[in-house]
Amino acid sequence: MGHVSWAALGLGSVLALTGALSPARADGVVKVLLQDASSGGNMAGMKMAATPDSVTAGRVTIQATNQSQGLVHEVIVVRPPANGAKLPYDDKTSRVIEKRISDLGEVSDIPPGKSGSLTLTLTPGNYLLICNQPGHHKAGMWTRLTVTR
Ligand SMILES: [Cu+2]
Repeated sequence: MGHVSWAALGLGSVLALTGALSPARADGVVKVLLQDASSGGNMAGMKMAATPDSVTAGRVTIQATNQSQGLVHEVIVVRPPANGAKLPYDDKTSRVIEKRISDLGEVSDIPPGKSGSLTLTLTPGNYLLICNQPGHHKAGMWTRLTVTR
């Protein structure tokens, strides 16, 4: 048993040292608020706000909070189409066509008053955060996220 304890201790020291020597870059955290008219204040439509709206490349955690009192919202991380094109949209369902977009991950279907999170590894570039509940994207429930080097 004594040998096992020493072995465990030695391994722990090696791991601690490795951690100290690896490049120290903190994970980015982006807080996303999802709001609509039921959220209070003078909100008229629907809104998504990301703070900060720019993070360094690497691991990025999206912490989404649905501040609505009655509606389900969500956050989908999307690469914008090339050449400034609009996201493909289906007028019948009032939704962005998810199978035709570059969907990198999502915190889907967040109930009113609840939160959810997602961690992604993002490369430098421009991203969109959208809510794709029916009608929400068109109502303005999206925002931009910039990832820098
Ligand atoms: Cu929404």
